[in-house]
Amino acid sequence: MGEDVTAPAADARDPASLLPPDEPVRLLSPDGTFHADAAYPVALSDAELVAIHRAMVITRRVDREAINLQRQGQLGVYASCLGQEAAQVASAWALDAQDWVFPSYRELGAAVVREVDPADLLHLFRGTWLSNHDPYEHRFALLSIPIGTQALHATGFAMGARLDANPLVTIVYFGDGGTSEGDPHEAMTFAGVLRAPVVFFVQNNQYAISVPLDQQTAAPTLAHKAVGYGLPGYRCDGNDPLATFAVTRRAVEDARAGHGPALIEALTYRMEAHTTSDDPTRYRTQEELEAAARTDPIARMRNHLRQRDLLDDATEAGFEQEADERARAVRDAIYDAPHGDPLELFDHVTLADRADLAAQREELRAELAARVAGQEGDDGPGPAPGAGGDA
Ligand SMILES: Cc1ncc(C[n+]2csc(CCOP(=O)(O)OP(=O)(O)O)c2C)c(N)n1
Ligand SMILES: [Mg+2]
Repeated sequence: MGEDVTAPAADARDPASLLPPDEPVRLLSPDGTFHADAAYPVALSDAELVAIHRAMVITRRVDREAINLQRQGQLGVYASCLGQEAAQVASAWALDAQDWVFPSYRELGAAVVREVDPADLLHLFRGTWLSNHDPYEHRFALLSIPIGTQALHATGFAMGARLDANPLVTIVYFGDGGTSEGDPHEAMTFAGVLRAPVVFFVQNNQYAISVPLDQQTAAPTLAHKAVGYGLPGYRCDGNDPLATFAVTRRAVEDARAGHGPALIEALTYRMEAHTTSDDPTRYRTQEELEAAARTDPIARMRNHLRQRDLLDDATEAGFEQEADERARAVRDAIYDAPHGDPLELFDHVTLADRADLAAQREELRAELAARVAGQEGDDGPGPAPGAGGDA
């Protein structure tokens, strides 16, 4: 009460203060060597550094399992985060427990940090349910398939928290392609004017399905777009977990202190297909993929921890074993998971009953009943779960 939450940030009109640095922030070179930057301190204990590595290893293994499950017909589609583990894990690590995550469909790494059971999320890709996790328990919203809509949710949620004098911050994940969409544009416009405590975290993985970055935008960098909204723009090497953590932490702390939102562009690379429905050999070369593999975030963190004697063979083997167990648990939970009642589709659309929806519901009910009648006596397998298709 009393504070004018509609006042723009005092320094928001000075474009120079909002411009991203010429070079993306990088603290770890690909061989794992650390280069300190006083502007981006890495406030992490040794134990936390190792825990970030562990979360990345688990993410990668579970991600692989999800692809396997899709190949076996257990998921309709899946969007892999291979190669983006540092961008996701280290940015989510920069949040406090009270903060909220608003993910797109590719944020398994952030979910692992938030201790969301990956199997719960995979129900979306199986088509059994939106997700089985409790967003309030994990402070992790439902995955968003429509590009960028979650930016509005994160901004509105942050504004609401601010009006409640609740010091939480929200982070919203979207992609390079998402920066061309209307919803993030509207979200960043409002967030800038209203100083909502939200961090817009763009994973620039170089592609929006098959569209490469140079066809996505003519902006010098995605971080430069921040200036147009009156937000500070940051750029970091998104395959460097320490840089990603430090940059995100700074933006989160600024937002919590009332200095308003920020836009972070994390430079990374999508090592897998866009989704399991996509064939990336049609638009990118093997050479490009091999070059990107040399910047692998997990190898970089492993090198760093090894250099500092924070990771030995036994610990590493333990993480691999734990990751295998997590993958097995995901498989056990998803494999042949029963499908819900398709008519449930209509249950949460509107608060009040509507005649048109009731008619559609009845049409679907009759269609399903006719199909069951037609299949009576048929011993063959039922239809594959999910209709396939794209995110
Ligand atoms: C509103 C909307 N338009 C189009 C699509 C189809 N679509 C799915 S993913 C995608 C590209 C997204 O690229 P990017 O934002 O870079 O995220 P990434 O998939 O690389 O993580 C598109 C256009 C969609 N899901 N939602
Ligand atoms: Mg992309």
